[in-house]
Amino acid sequence: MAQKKINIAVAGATGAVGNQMIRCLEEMNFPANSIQLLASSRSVGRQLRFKGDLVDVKELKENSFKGVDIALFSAGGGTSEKFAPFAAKDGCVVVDNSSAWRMDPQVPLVVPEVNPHAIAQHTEKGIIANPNCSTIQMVVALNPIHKKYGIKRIVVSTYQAVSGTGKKAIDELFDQTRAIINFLNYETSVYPHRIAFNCLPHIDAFLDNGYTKEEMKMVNETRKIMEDDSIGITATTVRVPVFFGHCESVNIETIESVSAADVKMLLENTPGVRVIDDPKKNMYPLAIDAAGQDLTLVGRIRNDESIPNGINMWIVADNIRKGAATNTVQIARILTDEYL
Ligand code: NAP
Ligand code: 3JN
Repeated sequence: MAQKKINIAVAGATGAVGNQMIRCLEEMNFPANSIQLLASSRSVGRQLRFKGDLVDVKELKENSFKGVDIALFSAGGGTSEKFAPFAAKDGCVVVDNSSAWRMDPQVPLVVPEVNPHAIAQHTEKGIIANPNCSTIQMVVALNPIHKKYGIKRIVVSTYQAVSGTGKKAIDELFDQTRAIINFLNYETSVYPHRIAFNCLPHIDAFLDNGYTKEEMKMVNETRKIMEDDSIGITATTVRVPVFFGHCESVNIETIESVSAADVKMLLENTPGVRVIDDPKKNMYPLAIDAAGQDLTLVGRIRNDESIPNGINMWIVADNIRKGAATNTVQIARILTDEYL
């Protein structure tokens, strides 16, 4: 059968995630018939490269989606909230990277390694949500353990790269680092405190319960994707002076008895996961190893000796690729191959 050809749009094409989406469409040889690159009015006049051709960036408008089959959105929650319904009305399926639609019961929240079947629900609103980057890498590693042994509780602390905040934050870490090592004054504008040579236990806005929105995204999204509201989850999310690659220290308590060796063997046979775990040779996942590739790296797998069924591990992935762009393009590919 001839390969379907898809008219695709990228909304937020000039951003850190949008740019990586374009690269992923190229790398994954996505069957694109045409591509629309959309951003704010500020970017009109710019051109971006797709498969060797220069493509004009156009302003995102309500009528941008006529004749478009799939639109990949990464232009912020407010933009998705406003424009995704216009796209859906024109028969285009939106795969949205923002938090705007993630917890909507009529919108599937998808990690292809975990719940690809949920994509079928796209017909309800014409929107599929891509989870938060910190959630994605955690569920890729934890879902097989949950399926086999049952997870009762998750305690996670994250170490998140500045690229998660976008292109201005990447520039801020670079500029502050250069200023400080040259004994110059530096500016702080993206984060409330200096990020260079520092760690900030604060990602997204604080809520009344004392947690941040990022922390509660991890709690709520994990339960939705793993289809189990009974899992106890608590998160602390921390911004660290790393450019690319989110790291997570994860402690789980299982229902069935499990050992570190069992978990290691299971994860060694899990698609999308690479186990790097040889501490005697100083081998464990690093942000710099995760950056630029699509696997979720897991190491430091060990028994939690403080409880009967506890396991500790360290989970690392490229937040802009598997945490955002790659996951979105993988969803778009399944949508194309199985539903359109
Ligand atoms: P970024 O580098 O700041 O880029 C923002 C993009 O959105 C730019 O292309 C910008 O266009 C566009 N944009 C902003 N306001 C717009 C408007 N009113 N109309 C049309 N386009 C508009 O940010 P980023 O890191 O790529 O992140 C973008 C969004 O993706 C985030 O807000 C978030 O919702 C989502 N995201 C998700 C994850 C995840 O965990 N899955 C991770 C990171 C980001 P201009 O260049 O013209 O301003
Ligand atoms: O900070 C990170 O590392 C991930 C950031 C994600 C993000 C940034 C701005 C707005 C999101 C998200 O995906 O949850 C949003 C948002 O859409 O709420």
